[in-house]
Amino acid sequence: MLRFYYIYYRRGALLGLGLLLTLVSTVIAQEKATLIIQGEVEKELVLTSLDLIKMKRDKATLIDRGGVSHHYEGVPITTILDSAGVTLGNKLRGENLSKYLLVKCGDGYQVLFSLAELDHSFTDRIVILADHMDGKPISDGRGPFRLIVPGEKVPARSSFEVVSFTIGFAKD
Ligand SMILES: Nc1nc2c(c(=O)[nH]1)N[C@H]1C(S)=C(S)[C@@H](COP(=O)(O)O)O[C@H]1N2
Ligand SMILES: [Mo]
Repeated sequence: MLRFYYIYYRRGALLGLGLLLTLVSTVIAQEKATLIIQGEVEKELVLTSLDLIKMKRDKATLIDRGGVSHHYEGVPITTILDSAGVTLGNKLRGENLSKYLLVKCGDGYQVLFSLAELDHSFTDRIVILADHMDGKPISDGRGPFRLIVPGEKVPARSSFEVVSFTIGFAKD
C-alpha cells in the first residue's frame, strides 16, 4: 500500500517538476525576448516583455485555423509605433501614405501592412501585439509576441514569434 502511494507520489513529483521547468523556461524566454522597431522611425526602440506590460494594453479575439476562438491581450501596435515616433494620426498624409510596416518573425515569416491600414484615423480595427493568450503567456514556439489582426477571413497575418517591426517607404 505504501509502495503504491510512493509510486504515485513520484509520478506526481515528476509531473510537477516538468510543469515547473516548462513555466520557468517560458518565463526566461519571455524576459529575454525583444521586439525591435526600426527603419523610418524617429527613434529606434528595443522593447522587452516588461516594457510591454507597462504600456497601454488592450484585448482582441481571434479564431484559429481550427475554428476555436481565443482571447489575446497585449499592446495596440499603434501605441508601439507612436512611441517610436512613426508618422501616424495627423502626420499620416501625403507621401507618408506610402509607408509600410513589415513584421518579421523568428521563423522567417514576414507580413506587410500599409500604415493607413493600422491608423485610428483610417480604421476602427485595433491590431495588437499580444503577449498573453487565454490568460497565459504565449509559449509553444508561438511567443512570446504574437500579432493579432482581427476582422480578416484568415488568420494568416496574425504572425507569431514576432521579433521586429520595420517601417519602410514604398514610394519611388
Ligand atoms: N511566424 C509565423 N506566424 C504565422 C504563420 C507562420 O508560418 N509563421 N502562419 C500563419 C498562418 S498561414 C496561419 S493560418 C496562422 C495560424 O494560427 P493559428 O494556429 O492560431 O490558427 O498563423 C499565421 N502566423
Ligand atoms: Mo494559414
